Amino acid sequence: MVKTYAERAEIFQNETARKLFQCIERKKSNLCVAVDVTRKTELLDIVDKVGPYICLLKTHVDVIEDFDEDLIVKLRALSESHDFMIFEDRKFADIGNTVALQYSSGIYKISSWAHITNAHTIPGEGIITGLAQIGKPLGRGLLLLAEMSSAGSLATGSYTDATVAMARKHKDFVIGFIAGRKLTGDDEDFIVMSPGVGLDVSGDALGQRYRTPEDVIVSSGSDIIIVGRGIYGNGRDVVKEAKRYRDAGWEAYLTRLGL
Ligand code: 5FU
Repeated sequence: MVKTYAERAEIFQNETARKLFQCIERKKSNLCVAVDVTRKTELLDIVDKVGPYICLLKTHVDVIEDFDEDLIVKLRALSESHDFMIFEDRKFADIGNTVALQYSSGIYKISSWAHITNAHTIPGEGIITGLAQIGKPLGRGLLLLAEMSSAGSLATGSYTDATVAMARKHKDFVIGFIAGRKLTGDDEDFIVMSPGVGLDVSGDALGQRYRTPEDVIVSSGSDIIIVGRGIYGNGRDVVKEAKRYRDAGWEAYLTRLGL
């Protein structure tokens, strides 16, 4: 039988994973919004509008042109007031020693504010142990990129399988995957977050491919939909679209539960 988010919240060893599932259940939202804009004020404005409807905000902090410490202070305040968590989509991809520095240091100090980040597995297991050195003492969670939504992605087949095997060895820190579908059985618990979700178009000009929330959650067993331009792109009504995707994601979840 398919477990509810609330039931699954109890299973995780990792504190961030537990809190995320509790937040999803509390807000009845499995929507993560990806806000890829380049100005601080625009980012904060969108986040303030979508905040009530999301469980998770996904950032690419390195695209912000006027980044400063104040942005992090304000994002953290919005995460508290609107009750959502923050996922920096950094896609680390280097040796353990380097990623530990990239995660903790530099301009962005990602580990100090992002509850969740992610990593490619191409360098091997050292990338997980390197990031864990920094993230575990802070109670952070890591997602592994097991698949990608873009056309022609090489993250398939045995690469995806090896990524799942790596995750199983680090369940206290690795909380799940970026993937288009559920990758493990119901007896073990990993969160699957799926990017490339849209209701109106099937792709963009640069290889992105979109699927509907229903396809991703009901047919493929994913847990969280990640939606970007479908919500904030092209002069859209951000609040209206956030509600629309939140509702579509939640209905798909109820369908999956058989309710
Ligand atoms: F890992 C991935 C992936 O496989 N596909 C993605 O699209 C990450 N993404 C991110 O999700 C990407 O970097 C964007 O930040 C976001 C999708 O944005 P969109 O505007 O909904 O296409």
